[in-house]
Amino acid sequence: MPHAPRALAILAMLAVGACASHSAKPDHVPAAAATIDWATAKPITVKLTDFDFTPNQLNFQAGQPVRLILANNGSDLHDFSAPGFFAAASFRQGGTVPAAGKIAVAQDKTVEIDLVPGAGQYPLDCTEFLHTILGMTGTIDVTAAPH
Ligand SMILES: [Cu+2]
Repeated sequence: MPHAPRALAILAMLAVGACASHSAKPDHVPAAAATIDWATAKPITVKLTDFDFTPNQLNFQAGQPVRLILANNGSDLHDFSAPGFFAAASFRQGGTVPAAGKIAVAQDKTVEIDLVPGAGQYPLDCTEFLHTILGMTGTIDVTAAPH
């Protein structure tokens, strides 16, 4: 196969060229995020009340898309504060993204967040004044993806 080395060299040049033009795109999206099938996102509803998260133990699998549905059934503003959990997650483009590691939910409102969690164990709480002391805390457990 006398032509093989030359063919490989051309292929290599093409690959480099494709890479360069790809990364130059201003709207570049990482391949992993672009290929997430959000239709498969598992819906999980968490109720925020005075002063509990229900459930207050959340279990996810890393890499598995989740639709987190936060429903405030309490009598005042509550938030779902989990900075470590959100920092390790990737979010759906154009969807809700937490600011400062938390999502505030007004009374009688529901907020949905589509995300892919990263492995780890994370504390959850509500940062409204005294709510944590009153018991508004929880834990988020994200197990590593099976191999
Ligand atoms: Cu609260």
